[in-house]
Amino acid sequence: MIDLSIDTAKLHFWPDFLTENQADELFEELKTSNLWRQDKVKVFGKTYDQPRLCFLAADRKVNYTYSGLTLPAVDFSKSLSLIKTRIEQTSSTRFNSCLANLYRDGNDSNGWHSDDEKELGDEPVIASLSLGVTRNFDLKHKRNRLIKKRIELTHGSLLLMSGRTQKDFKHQIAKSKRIHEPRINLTFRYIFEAL
Ligand SMILES: O=C(O)CCC(=O)C(=O)O
Repeated sequence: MIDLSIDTAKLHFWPDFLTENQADELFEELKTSNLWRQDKVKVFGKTYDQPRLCFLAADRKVNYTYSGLTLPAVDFSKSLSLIKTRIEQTSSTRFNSCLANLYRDGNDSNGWHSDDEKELGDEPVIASLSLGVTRNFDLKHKRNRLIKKRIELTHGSLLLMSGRTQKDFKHQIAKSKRIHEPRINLTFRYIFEAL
């Protein structure tokens, strides 16, 4: 495990959380699943397609609302449930949901935001597993533009965000013209409203 913490953002990184084979297998299974949906996002009252596909898996039928839109949840598959258990053991944290993102190529992205919805609690622990092509994960402090960090999220790696990461920082996956392959990201969260 590598401690990548910066300022008040607690960041722990496992570059080889999954073996190459485990990561390949999970990536193929998820990529070819029929769960992916093109969701919309509301910005200043106008609705747009999100620049990526996603789905939400949860322990129970919870709904997760963000950017003014609600994602219905599907049950955890066997493989996602196994991965969740492994991540829970590594992080000593319980998770009851997983937001999956599919970035089809470098045109897909995830704009600057914090995972600070109230149902995630005050200082959420979020575990982020990456599969597929390496993408840059950028973090910037909300008030001090000199405090920033870039982490390369590689195939099979796990990033754990905790402490004040969501309170004091924003993160993004920027578009990149050089990237032509897909990437899948699984972010495991605990949604309090679910119980
Ligand atoms: O794709 C990633 O690594 C980040 C995903 C993310 O920021 C999110 O789902 O909130």
